[in-house]
Amino acid sequence: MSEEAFRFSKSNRTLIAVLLIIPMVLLFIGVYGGLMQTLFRAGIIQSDPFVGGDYYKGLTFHGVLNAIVFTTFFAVAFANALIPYSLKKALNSKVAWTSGILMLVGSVMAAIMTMIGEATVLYTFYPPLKAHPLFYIGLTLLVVGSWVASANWVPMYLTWRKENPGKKTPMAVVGLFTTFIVWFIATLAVAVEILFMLLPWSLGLVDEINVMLARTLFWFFGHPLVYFWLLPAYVMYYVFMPKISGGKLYSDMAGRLVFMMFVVFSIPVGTHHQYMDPAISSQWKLLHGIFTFAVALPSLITAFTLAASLEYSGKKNGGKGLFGWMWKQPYFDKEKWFFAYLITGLLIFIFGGIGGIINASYQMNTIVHNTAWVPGHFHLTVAGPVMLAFLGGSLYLISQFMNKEVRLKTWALFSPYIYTIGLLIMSYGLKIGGLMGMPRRTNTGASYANPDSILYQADWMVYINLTVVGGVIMFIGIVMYIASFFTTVFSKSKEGEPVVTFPISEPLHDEPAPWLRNFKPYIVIAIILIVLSYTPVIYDVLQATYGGSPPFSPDSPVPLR
Ligand code: HAS
Repeated sequence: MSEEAFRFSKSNRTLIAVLLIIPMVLLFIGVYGGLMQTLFRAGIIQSDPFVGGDYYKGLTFHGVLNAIVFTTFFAVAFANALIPYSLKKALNSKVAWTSGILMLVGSVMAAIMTMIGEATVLYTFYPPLKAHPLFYIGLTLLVVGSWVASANWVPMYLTWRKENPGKKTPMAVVGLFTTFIVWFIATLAVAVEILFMLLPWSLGLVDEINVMLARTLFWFFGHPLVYFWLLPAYVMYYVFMPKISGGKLYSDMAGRLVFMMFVVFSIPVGTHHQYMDPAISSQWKLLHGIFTFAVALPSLITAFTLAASLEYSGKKNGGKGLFGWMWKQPYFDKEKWFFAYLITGLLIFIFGGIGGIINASYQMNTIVHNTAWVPGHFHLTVAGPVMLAFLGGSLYLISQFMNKEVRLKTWALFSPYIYTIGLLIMSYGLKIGGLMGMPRRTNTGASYANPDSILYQADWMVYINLTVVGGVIMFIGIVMYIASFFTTVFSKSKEGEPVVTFPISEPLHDEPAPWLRNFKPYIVIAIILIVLSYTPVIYDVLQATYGGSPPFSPDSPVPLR
């Protein structure tokens, strides 16, 4: 699956390897935290050697390391690799290292604060749960580091544009720019939340915090965050997958349209996480609900475009009839192990996407909100397509940038299938349990999983046990992956000059229409929609709330001061 080769400087290759290896270690700790979650909730363990008996500390670890740290590092490393590769331009090492160091320092600070129990606030860090100021500063540095990284890509692109007038921007660059445009706009809100609300409150400079306003700013950031996770996976689906499967991308234009739609619709939707919150009037919730259905459209277009691309390659590989193409994909081709990470993620996303659309429907949300259904949904999205694509991408990048052959290839090939089986079992348990009322974010070891508790619900037990079975299988899949990743890292380098190649797909149809060649109109429309949808929401919140809350910790029903 090799393509045109490109040479990165040694310093940049080292940086990209560091940006992949350190979060991989943190991810493994986070994944271990995930396994502990299933065991805690089922009442199988009351304490684990790493976090002790503090369920919420473990949950914070699991969420922050997997969903925030690992994903941000991967997105930056991936963009540092693929943008210069696609534009054939060198990265400015100083900028790239400054960004990397800020991200590393920030993540380590946040991780230490969590580990010593000073930031048991879960990955949403909702007040009135309060963390140590260093936790918030750490997260800020992580975000600022990711902003600094883009100071490399924008000038690089502008130079390329000048040198290549009229040439279409490579799809990889369009997808990665979309990722970081969404990220940049979204993180402005969380920056306001942290710098002007959480940090002064946590430092004791102010006594109380407006909980509703903080939640609203968080979800302004929190929903586009999920597309910041998803979009690098989409880049891999559109740019790499058709080529790896032996075909072409069915429609170049559909891919570009999808990315532009994400610029427009990713942000004005956050209130769908707050359907059940007071203080926001129902008409604005409805508006965000309508935009939420709009943001599902690019994924539906993706489903058809990718299926058509796979149908093309499958038929080219000899597939006959209506469905024969499905059996002509390189599912178990050891040399094309990367395909396994992409196809399993896509299959999982069919279920994750359907669940998302159910959540977005107001009435159905009343049934599933704050139940285990919601983690069921997000494991089928962020822990499915996103995680699998990022794992496959990390292994591919590390082998390229360290100039190594992938080791334990059979393990690397089967890991995503095993993980997928576990994930489907676990999510099924969470979703059905959720429909029966099993709450999320509850240390059930001490409540309904305990037959002596008045909350004990025998009906749920079978589903809790399914989450344990699924969680253990997922963990086995990840251990196989980690073994392959680190054996590759510590293996001997290949002979010869290190060069980097990516499998870049050719389009089968369509030149991009002129109206899909420029981000500016889409960014303007996005800003208009954000202003229209968020001004009344913020107004409502400010009108309906007065006073604020002192800080709390999950261990204590009384305020911390
Ligand atoms: Fe979501 C809650 C709605 C997508 C993540 N979501 C969450 C939370 C997370 C999350 C983390 O409206 C919990 C937050 C918390 O802690 O409270 N979500 C949606 C909708 C979509 C959606 C409408 N979510 C995602 C993605 C995520 C993610 C992506 C992470 C990456 N979500 C919600 C709502 C809530 C929510 C409510 C609040 C719930 C509550 O009450 O708390 C859509 O974007 C989904 C569209 C997707 C599709 C699927 C397309 C299918 C594809 C695969 C095709 C397969 C092929 C293979 C081609 C329409 C592309 C064929 C090959 C063969 C061989 C057959």
